[in-house]
Amino acid sequence: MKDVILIIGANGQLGSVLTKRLQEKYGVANVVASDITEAKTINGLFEVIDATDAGRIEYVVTKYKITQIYHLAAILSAKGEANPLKTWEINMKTLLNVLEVSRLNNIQKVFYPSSIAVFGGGAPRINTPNNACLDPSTVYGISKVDGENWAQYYFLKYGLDVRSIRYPGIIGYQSLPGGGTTDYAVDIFHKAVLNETFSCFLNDETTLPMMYMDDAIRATIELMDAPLEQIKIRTSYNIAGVSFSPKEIAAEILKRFPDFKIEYKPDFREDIAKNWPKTIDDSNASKDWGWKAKYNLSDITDTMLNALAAYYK
Ligand code: AKB
Repeated sequence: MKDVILIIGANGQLGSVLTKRLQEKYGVANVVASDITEAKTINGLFEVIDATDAGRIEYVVTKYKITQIYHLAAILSAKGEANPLKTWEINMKTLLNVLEVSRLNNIQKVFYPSSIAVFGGGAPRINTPNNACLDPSTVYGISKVDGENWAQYYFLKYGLDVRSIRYPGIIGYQSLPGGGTTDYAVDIFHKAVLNETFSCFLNDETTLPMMYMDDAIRATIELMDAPLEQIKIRTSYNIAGVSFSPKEIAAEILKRFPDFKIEYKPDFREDIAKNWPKTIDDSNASKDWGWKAKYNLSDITDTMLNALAAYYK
């Protein structure tokens, strides 16, 4: 049977880039992008889906004979704190709808993104292991912990092949993040190229795990392509890219843009970040399906500044 892919949340930071990559891999005619609003940058098949409506998901699944679903829609850590109950409702309802529609329609594989936000004060902050204590401080983090457990439940109870990664902050030039605590690490490059002072909402020394977009996309595809028997963790896999603080990324930018200016105005996002890991132990992902990141901070800085300079020219 041929693979036909549905992406839910395709207008988002990761979704818009992942959709293009999946179109290259499976063919434009076999990838259906969807989001709650009309297509922004997507060319190809597109359906408006409000994923809190299971009937609408099922309609699209049936219409296109979908075999795999990538469910990316969620309200992220910082934005989620403005309305915790709504965030909970949206993040959990959309996931449960996807899992249930998948079970009832014999979907072969489901991808569910988790996050470093599952960790909280009880986990070691250096080399945080896959099986560390999960005591998140944000409603987004709580929804991801529960989402991971639901993913595992559907695998164990119904044999639904749900696979998941705990993403760090993702850095790419193609799209903008929205509502996360790691968003500063994308915004800083835009401000540098535009010659504007960057006001950072974290402290200068707050180190967080991050990853370049190409690595994040490759991790997703490698996980989804791995043979079934290699997937040993059915909650979610830690993956590591690169870890740095605002001071360190600013220093890299300054090497290339000596006039770059940064000021520090930490807000509530600093409280979120200081409960998250600084570095991640991704040895399970390496061992089980061969994960290894390629981009370091210097590579990311070069690529981001070059791409954005060309974009704003
Ligand atoms: C966020 O900052 O909320 C996200 C994430 C780490 O999941 N980028």
